[in-house]
Amino acid sequence: KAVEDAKKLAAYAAVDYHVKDNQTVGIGSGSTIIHAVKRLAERVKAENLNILCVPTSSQARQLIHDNGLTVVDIKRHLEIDVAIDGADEVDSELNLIKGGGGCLTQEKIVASCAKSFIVIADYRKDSSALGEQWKKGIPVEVIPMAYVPVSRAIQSQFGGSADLRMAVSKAGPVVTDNGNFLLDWRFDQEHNWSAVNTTIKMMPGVVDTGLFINLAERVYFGMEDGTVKIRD
Ligand code: DER
Repeated sequence: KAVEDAKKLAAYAAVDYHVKDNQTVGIGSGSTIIHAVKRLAERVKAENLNILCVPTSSQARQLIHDNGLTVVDIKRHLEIDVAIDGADEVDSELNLIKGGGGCLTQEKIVASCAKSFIVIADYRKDSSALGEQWKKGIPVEVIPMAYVPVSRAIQSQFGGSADLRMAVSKAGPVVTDNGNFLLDWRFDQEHNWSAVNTTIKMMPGVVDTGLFINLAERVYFGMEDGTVKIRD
């Protein structure tokens, strides 16, 4: 309950502060964004706003549609005014781990096309270093054929263990919206995350990583005491 309320607090603050009339808004994936889309739909109706929404996953597309908002394709709407998304963890430099929901690749594309990228999260994500609270590792999207070589390359270069993400309600590995597999790299020491991101991204077979470096402009944390903490 406290966590859900905190997600809602962050989502409402971000939508109320950043969304204006006649904007194209990038919509992230996960559970916190659900509160943001509901608030956005409320405002569109109440203020008769003209808003176009760019999804970052099948989940986001469904969420936009089910809330009566307009889904548009990034091919036609490259000028994204603001992208709003969740995060699995945020460090003191606003580096993010994302991809807990497996949608990191399209999320990063939309975030990178947006004039401003705003993150919404509950207090559990508010860390000073990555790995402090989030223990499920850094997701890496790989083409299916390459998951073993990439896993071995990450482990030999950076240690830890990079394991194929298996589906729960379907036999076999999780398959992303892009038809790829996911590795979850459970690292066991601090790293220079920008350098790690670049190195992993260059490994043959890697599509993208769940490290969002120098992308987030501002993070809204919903706190347990009912306040909203903003980090820029
Ligand atoms: O998978 C993702 O990238 C999600 O955005 C994740 O980072 C946040 O999901 P949550 O809002 O359900 O915690």
